[in-house]
Amino acid sequence: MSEDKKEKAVKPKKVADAMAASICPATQEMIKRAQDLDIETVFDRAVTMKPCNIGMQGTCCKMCAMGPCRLPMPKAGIEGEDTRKGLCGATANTIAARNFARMVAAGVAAHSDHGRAVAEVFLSVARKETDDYTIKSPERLIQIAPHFGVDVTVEKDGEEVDRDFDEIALEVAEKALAEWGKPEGELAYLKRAPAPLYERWKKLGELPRNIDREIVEIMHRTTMGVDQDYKNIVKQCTRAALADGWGGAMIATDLQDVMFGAPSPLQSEANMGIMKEDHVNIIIHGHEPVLSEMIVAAAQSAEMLDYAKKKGANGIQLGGICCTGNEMLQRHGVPPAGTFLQQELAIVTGACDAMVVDVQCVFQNLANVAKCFHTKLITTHPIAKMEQDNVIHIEFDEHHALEDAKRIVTMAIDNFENRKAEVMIPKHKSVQIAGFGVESIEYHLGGTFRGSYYTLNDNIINGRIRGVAGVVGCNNARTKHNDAHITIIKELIKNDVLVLTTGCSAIACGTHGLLTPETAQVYCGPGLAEVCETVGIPPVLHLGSCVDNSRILMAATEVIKAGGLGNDICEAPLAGSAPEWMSEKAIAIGQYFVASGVYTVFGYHMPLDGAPEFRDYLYKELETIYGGMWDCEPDPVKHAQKMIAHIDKKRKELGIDKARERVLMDMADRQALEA
Ligand code: XCC
Repeated sequence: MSEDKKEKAVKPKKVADAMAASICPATQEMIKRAQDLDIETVFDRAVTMKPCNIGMQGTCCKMCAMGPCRLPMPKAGIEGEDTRKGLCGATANTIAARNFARMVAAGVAAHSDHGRAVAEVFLSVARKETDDYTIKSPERLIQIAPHFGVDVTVEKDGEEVDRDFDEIALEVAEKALAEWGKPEGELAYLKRAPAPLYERWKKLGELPRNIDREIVEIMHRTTMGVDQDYKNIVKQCTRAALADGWGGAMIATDLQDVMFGAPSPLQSEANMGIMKEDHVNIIIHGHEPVLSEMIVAAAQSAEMLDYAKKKGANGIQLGGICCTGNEMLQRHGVPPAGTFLQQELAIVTGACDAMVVDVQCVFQNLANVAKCFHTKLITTHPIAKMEQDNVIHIEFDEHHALEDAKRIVTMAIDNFENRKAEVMIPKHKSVQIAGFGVESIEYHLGGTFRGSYYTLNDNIINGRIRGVAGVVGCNNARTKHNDAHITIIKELIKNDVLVLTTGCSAIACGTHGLLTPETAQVYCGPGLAEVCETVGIPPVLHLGSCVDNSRILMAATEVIKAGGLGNDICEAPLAGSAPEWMSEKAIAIGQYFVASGVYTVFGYHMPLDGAPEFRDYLYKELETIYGGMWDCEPDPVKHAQKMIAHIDKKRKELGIDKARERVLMDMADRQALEA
């Protein structure tokens, strides 16, 4: 071997700098631990693998086998006519728009297929084919039935009386499930939107017909040689995205509330420190509460607790990752162990006796990490398996769900004694209040006396609350874990913007202590602090999982209904943000927020720069169509300030702009706040 080659052979592996990778101390500790044990995680891969430059620009076309055709922007930019084209002649605009549309389709498919699974379980409940699931919130069922055109009363002897409850449940279940494939008409929930918004979609010809059809149509229109007008492609993006936000995802939220109970605020904790050394630790990761509800029930049963004690454990500790974490949190107070980027690290603690996954946001590398410990990695969904042979598949079926869940919990308990001396659970965790819903915001800010969003609107009009922001979405290993979420949210609440949060952003907020009423005194501007202190709510409200972004749409609708802030969502001082997005689902969510009239800023790079004309269409022109538009701003402070500027613009248009000066925070100000 030459000297040169010898040198190469001993070159140390390039790994992530833990401090630069995350602002969360528990995460930093576990990244270092993984590196000490020579276990590779997503953080390390993010430093060794660069993203593809042309894909980043959105201009790689692999729609047919004449390609992939690659249309990067020339270094010097384009002067004059843009002559770049693929073999078929597709322009950069067409290619970027088709790629964007396929992300929307995939995102809508994921949320909506989740919704379909929930609707199918609900149909089994309504048909009384399962004892494991029941109806925990009859009120929610009665509330949503009319939106599906289902009567809740009947006439008997000239008198209006309550209709048989079982009949209502069955009809709602059938109508809900039909939303995925009904042959004609439009989605039932669209009319829940403010009337001018519904009319706008109608006029534009963008009312979704059924959920599956809009996804299929995107796939058709973006296949080789079909839709080659980027504006026309975006129209279909809207139609499909609305079928998510005001369709599949909203139905998922509602039927989950019906079966598992509508959330109301409760106290819990967040971060990996929730795991317990002397307990059987079961981490549930994924999205569908159909699975996690049963695991919670099994883990809390006397039978399983006794069995755990018999096996030498002091109890069973459940923890969630990703949106399953939010689902179990908002209904049962089960603490989330982490966000998307912490999934491998929960195993690196050495204390995870079983990680149970269903669908979405699950790293295949979990199998490789689990191999280094005693952890059983269990897949449960027929559409989501892993090729590695240490992965166990236990298929979950709603007809014997509790039995399946007990089998899984038993496996975790049996595995407790196989732990090695390698347990190292980070101490860090924070207290949080989570599980707000549309009704609890109404209750806390309106009171049972008013029973509306009147008080919230009143405080927005008088300027105590400057506006409302939805901050949602993922982590992305290309950015510092949780940094953008937390910086943006602190900047917003400092400027009196009330924040509604879901998804991994909500878990990040819990982890970093922003979900407590006490946060108000530390981080909020004086107006928002006053309101939060008076009614005892945190300035950042946890509204659930990503399908629960539908709760943000409904909260925005309630704001409009309560009056005084315009007639349409686009007129109110609202803004949206996904600081660290990575999933195609985030693009679907962004598109339905934009099409519902919300100015929506993404923090991580959008794959649009190779097609500036198409990018400008999304970032500028859409506002003239929907009143909402896309934007992208990686700098978190500027990102928040852009949202605040938009909120201020809306306040001015409404004539309620007399209120306050904007506070521009520099680093010293923020450090003073931290202290
Ligand atoms: Fe996945 Fe829903 Fe994103 Fe988190 S926020 S990384 S999509 S879990 Ni939904």
